[in-house]
This record gives sequence, structure tokens and C-alpha cells, in this order.
Amino acid sequence: MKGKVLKLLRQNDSAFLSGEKISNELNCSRTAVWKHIKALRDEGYDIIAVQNKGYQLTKSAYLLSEHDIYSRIKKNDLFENVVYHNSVTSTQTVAQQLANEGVSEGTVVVADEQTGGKGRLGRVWDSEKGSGVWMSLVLKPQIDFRKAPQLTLLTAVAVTRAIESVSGLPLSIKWPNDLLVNGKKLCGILTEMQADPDRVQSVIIGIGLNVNHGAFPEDLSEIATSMNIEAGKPFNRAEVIAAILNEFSWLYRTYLSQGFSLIKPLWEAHAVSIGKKIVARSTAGTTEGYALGIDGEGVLLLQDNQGETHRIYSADIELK
Ligand code: BT5
Repeated sequence: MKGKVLKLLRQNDSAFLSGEKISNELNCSRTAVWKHIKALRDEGYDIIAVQNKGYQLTKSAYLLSEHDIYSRIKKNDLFENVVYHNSVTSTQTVAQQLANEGVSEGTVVVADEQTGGKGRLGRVWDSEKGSGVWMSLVLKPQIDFRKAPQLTLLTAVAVTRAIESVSGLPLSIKWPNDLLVNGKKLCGILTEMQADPDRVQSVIIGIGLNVNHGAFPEDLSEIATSMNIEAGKPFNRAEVIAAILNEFSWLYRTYLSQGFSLIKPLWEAHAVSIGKKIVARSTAGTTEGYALGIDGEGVLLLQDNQGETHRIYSADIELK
């Protein structure tokens, strides 16, 4: 309900909205409206109240809260359950626990800080407090487990489109899970799955997106960037999250009904590694060659210097 009050105030675009109008819209008493306004103020929203005029949201705070995210998500979306934490070890772990407990598909776990953010293969994901979007999506797609990596590519498309629409920044996708701006990493995606031999139980998609960082620790400063650094201004993280979730939900629905074929050209339109000389490093070894593209399943096709084509399912890619 608090989220709905916030949504109405925001829709009113900094004009006054009467308590009566809010109570009519939300079918609750004016006392209840006042209680929610007070709670929003306690969260840091700057809402002024003027007699005979009503309420006005005076500034959009850069705070993050589940109500703020919820109030921006379009109706009838896949994502209706947002779980927000100030600080967690990893949103992946929290989301996996929730999935094990039977939470519904479309649950989103967001944290302001991660103390043990995870990359792939046990790497560390730097998740500074108050600066980024650290979130995990719980999905339960009825797909063959071999297709789960396609969801990484779908997520890359969703995040790319969302960030471009919110900020105008041009993003490129480096197969399989890096989003780059000006050659530096803005976002990483981690797809983890629990599956039986014949069925996927849950897929947890982790998105780590650098939003308002002004600078990075020394070990990352050469390779990482943020929306703030690239665009020269901060962004409201709840708006960024909602844009990602809104993009993701229609792409995901399209994917479930029509497969990967519609996602593939959207992915290719942003791919930076295709058509280039690359080195692919994986636990199976290192292959150098020419990235031909991805196949209909999202697998990377790499032609080595002897002309042999390799199917790469998972690797770190370095552009030559
Ligand atoms: C990834 O791994 O890129 C996946 C990152 C997924 C993070 C999200 S945040 C929400 C959810 N909860 C989690 O615990 N994780 C997910 P990988 O391709 O292995 O890249 C990891 C490498 O990226 C590190 O070894 C660093 O070199 C670099 N790195 C670490 N933190 C970074 C940051 N904030 N920005 C850019 N690069 C970073």
C-alpha cells in the first residue's frame, strides 16, 4: 500500500495530490493515507503536506527501497515480489534460499550492499554500499537445463536496453556475461541453476550493475566503470531496476513462448566480440581464433587458426 501511495505521488509529478483523492484511488481511509505518508517520510522521502492542497513529493531521493522499486514496475508484470535488504552476503544466496523455500517465480532480491558478492568461478564481485544495483531474480522456467545459459544472453539484452533507455549510454555485450561501456565493465551477470536431470527447478540470475560509483578500488579502476562516470550524473537506482525488470519481463515471456530465435538478433545487435579475433579461456583450456557468432542455442562459435570450428559453452573472452 505504501508503494501505491508513492506511485500516485510520483505520477502527479511534483504537484499537490489531495488526501481525499489518494484515499479514493486506493480505497482506504484518509487516516491510513496519512500513516503511509508518515512511513514514507521515515524512509527519507521528502513529502510536504499543505492544508486544503494535499501532499507533494518534493524530490526523488536516491534511496533504495522495495516500495520505491515496486511503485515503478509496470502493472501485470512478472515481478511482483521485491525483497529488499540493506546488506547481505550475496543476493544470490538469499534468492536461492527463497527458491528452495518455494517462493514464486519473479521474486527479486535487491540489496544496497553485498559483503560477499560473487562473480563466476568463485571470483569476487565488488558491491559497494549505496552505489550499485545488486540483485537476483528467481525464475522457474519449464526448459531443458542445457538452455539455461540462453537466459544469461537474454538478461544481457534486457539490461542493455534498459540502461540505454534510462541513460542513453551505448552499451556493448561481451559474450557471455559482460556489459561494457567504452571497453570497461559496467555490469556482470551470473546465472546459477538447480536442476534435475530432466527439469530445471530454479534459475537465479544475478545482476551486478555499477550505477553511482564515482571511482573504483585500485584493482578495478582500469577495468570497471559506472553509469555515473560515463554519463557524468547520478541515477535513481530504483528507476534503473524497474527499467531492467520491465524489459526483462517481456523478453522472458517472448522467450518462453517463442524460444531463443527472437532474442538472438537483439543480442547480436549489441555484441562486441563477434567478427573479432578473440581468446577464449575456460576450465577446459584456451582457444584462440575468430568469433563467428552464436548459434541458434546461444553457443559461441569460434574458428581456430587451423580453420576448425569450436562450440564454446562457457569461457572468459579476451578481445585481441
Ligand atoms: C561476473 O562474474 O561478472 C558476474 C557478476 C555478478 C554479480 C551479481 S551482483 C548480484 C548477484 N549477487 C552476487 O553475489 N553476484 C551477482 P565474472 O565474469 O567472473 O567477473 C568477475 C570479475 O569482474 C572480477 O574478477 C573482477 O575482475 C571484475 N569485477 C569485480 N567487481 C566488479 C565491479 N563492481 N565492476 C566491474 N568489474 C568488477
